[in-house]
Amino acid sequence: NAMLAWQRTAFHFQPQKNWMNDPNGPLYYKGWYHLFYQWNPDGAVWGNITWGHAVSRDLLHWLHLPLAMVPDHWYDINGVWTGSATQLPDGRIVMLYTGSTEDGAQVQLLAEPADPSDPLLRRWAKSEANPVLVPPPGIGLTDFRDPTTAWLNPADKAWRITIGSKNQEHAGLALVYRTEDFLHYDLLPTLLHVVQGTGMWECVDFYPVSTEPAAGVGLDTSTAPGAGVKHVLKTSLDDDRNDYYAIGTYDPATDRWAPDDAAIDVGIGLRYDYGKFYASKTFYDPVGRRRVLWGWIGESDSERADILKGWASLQVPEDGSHGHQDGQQPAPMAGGGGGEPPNARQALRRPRPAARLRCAPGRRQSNTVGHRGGLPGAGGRGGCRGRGGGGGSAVQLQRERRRCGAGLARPVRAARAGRRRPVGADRRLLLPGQGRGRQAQHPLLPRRLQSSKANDLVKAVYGSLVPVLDGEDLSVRILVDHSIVESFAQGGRTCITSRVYPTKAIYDSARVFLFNNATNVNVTAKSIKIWELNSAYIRPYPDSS
Ligand code: DQQ
Repeated sequence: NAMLAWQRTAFHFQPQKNWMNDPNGPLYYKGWYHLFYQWNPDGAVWGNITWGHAVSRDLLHWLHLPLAMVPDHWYDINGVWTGSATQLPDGRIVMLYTGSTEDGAQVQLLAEPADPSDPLLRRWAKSEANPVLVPPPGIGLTDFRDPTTAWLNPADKAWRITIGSKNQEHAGLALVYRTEDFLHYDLLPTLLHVVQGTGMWECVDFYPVSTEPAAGVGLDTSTAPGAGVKHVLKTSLDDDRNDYYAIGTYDPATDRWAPDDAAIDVGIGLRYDYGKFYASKTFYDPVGRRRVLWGWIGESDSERADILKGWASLQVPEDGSHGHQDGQQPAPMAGGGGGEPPNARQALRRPRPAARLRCAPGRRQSNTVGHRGGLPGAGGRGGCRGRGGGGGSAVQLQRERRRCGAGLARPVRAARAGRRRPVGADRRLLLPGQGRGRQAQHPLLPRRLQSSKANDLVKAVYGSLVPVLDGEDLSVRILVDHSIVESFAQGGRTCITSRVYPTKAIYDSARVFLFNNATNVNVTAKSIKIWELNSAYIRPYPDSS
């Protein structure tokens, strides 16, 4: 029906149909960005997992390709699970991934492009040596999955990979293996890291970030630690289905990593996103000299609705390069002294360059939203219909922090019902400005309680704090694309992704509004801009049958 059809997004990556989960093996090769992903060819729920595959020139427009890998050996017959790509200095690509065996055990597998001269890397050859790794003693047969991209250890010039697991005391941990040829591996006696009480670590990611304020670039995975380089460790916690990260120091001599601030260690501290976002994975983009972060955005409607609409899940790429915030005073490393609070966060995620989809100059009517008043913005329906149905909207709001009174500004997407208060309104974003001192903590709270008239949805309230450092303006950017709303505060220092399934605020009824629910003051922003966005081209493979 029309309501379910409207929920398909216009500029997020989606397969043509069926279930998708984790992003797999992202890489750049011969002019193309490759995305592989967990995909069920048989339905809109998890199962029969294969590797879907698509390519793009710009991470915005996509061409679907034939499946890259399917379960066809004893070692992956229960699923071709998550993995990562490594590009070797000689240009070779090795893909390491997890297979669920005929007995349901988890093993690590190696595949390489069958025809490296094909820029589209359409055919993959599984290694004769598979499985290249089986669960080591002390590790559960079903607690051993999702190998990372390999990095070169500068001390002995051999490769390292890490694989997430847990121990019998329910501590999450990351095993480290050393290899020279990707066929033979030695388990190192020490763990990369372990955190009590965090349970199974899925989809571990480990990569360097620059701490140089002016660098503005991401780092290749094998960049050696040293001055100006820190390492991020990320785990996806199976227990609570969120992606946690911490910034710390990697010691190549011991192959251990330690967080800069143990109070905000992996799994107990910061998250990439405080809404719906899981199983993410980064890769180094040598063209953009940036680190790109892919994340799986699941549904929060019912399984029944997914089956009815025939698909489930989106992927979103972000720029995840920055260990500090671009163009602004560098937030010191956590715990790094300088008098800053220990949890001064780094902006690791930044909104995608949706700018290329803008189809009209940013519009704004007024910067002041009166007490209990609203400021109607542009349509969220996508005014540019050149590509068969509009895209979404982007909203950017900037306020000088000093002027943050007790006001609330709430951009929401709502039905055009001719009423002052929206009916069937979507998510809200609350920005109470009550900060004082060097680092104000601004709550970021998109609310879904009123996001839909439907009752078989998860409508939990998401929320987090936005640290705003002295001298910074408060800025929020919101991307709306049909059933997804992404909020980025302070250039990505705090992010919240949420899914919405309105029953009324769809098609021409979708709008963006800013609301001021302050007790008694006007809210004046330095600037409020609203763009309508076009759709991306996401095309089928020409002879897919
Ligand atoms: N999804 C994959 C696993 C991974 C999990 C299976 C995370 O490899 O641990 O589809 O969502």
